[in-house]
Amino acid sequence: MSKHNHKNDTSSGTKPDSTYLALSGGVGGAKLALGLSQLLAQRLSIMANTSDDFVHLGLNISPDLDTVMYTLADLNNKELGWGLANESWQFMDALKQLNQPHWFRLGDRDLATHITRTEQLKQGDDLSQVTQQLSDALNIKSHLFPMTDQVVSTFVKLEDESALGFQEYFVKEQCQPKISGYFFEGIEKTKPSQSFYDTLSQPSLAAIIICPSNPFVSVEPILSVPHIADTIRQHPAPVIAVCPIIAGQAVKGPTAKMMKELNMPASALGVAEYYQSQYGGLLDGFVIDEKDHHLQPALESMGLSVLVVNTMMNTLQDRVTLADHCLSFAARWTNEHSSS
Ligand code: FO1
Repeated sequence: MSKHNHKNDTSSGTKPDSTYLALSGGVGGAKLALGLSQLLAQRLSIMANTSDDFVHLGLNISPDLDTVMYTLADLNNKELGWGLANESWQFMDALKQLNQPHWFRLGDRDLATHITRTEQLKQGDDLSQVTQQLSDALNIKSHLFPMTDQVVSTFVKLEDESALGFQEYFVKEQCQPKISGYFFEGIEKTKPSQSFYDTLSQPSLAAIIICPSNPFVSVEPILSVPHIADTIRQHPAPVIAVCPIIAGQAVKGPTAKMMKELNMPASALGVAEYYQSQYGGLLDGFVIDEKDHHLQPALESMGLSVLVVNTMMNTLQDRVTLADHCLSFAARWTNEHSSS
């Protein structure tokens, strides 16, 4: 184990005052973020991807921030995986009648979030401030913040070298086009949000957990904000990623399809190799599903500590259990230090 810091752990493995940072995209990430939030409340900070954000019908939409926010507030739409529960769609029906674009569905209740965000941004607040205000209004105890306050937009590159905006690819085209790459327009001009530095400077920070989100279009934008990957790598807290691929398949979304199209093995091994090669050995620990237990030796030979558990998060209990496993796993670095 390469990173060592805290002493005096409790028997459950975590110190009562330890704090944690989770990096999250949308649906898969939000599930683990919820489990962590149930265990940690104010001791958890969540930095969400914002490069899926776009302006649609004049509204500033932040899908991943909203998915995490609604999930933590237990207001999320469990059937759709995005948006709010108990939603109605009269706005969309009226929009259709006016022959306006209706491929991206904004529910009537969800509209309140986008209108509030758009208005507050117009009045001069930054995205971090708006996110804090929305989270407070929804009584979210954990600290949710965007990776950056500047605008950045994901595009996928198609085989003919043309570029397609992420939501057009994901929602309008249902991830059908074959991709040859992707890029984050404007990323080089961004800087990490202040909350990132505040979280990393807490002496109590015990682990950084990369949630099981799409490594390429959810986690990579976060790690591509200048200084974020370097700052995390240099921090003494262990970095643990939960693999979004189980037995060669993504639980939801295009991760496995993208990996094949980008000529990577669609497996836990492919995900770990990607994180380690792209970010100079960023990970200390890697959490894989029981179905992939046979990959443990190969992952260990890459220098990773590996935890094999159930990573399918169907129920709230699954989310809390996986979160608990991740925290105990992170405490191994501490415990090794205390006993050595
Ligand atoms: N995903 C869809 O598949 N179809 C939609 O119409 C849709 C609308 C939508 C509205 C607000 C919002 O916050 C998210 C929405 N999403 C929709 C989800 C979102 O596009 C993706 O899940 C993420 O960008 C990928 O993480």
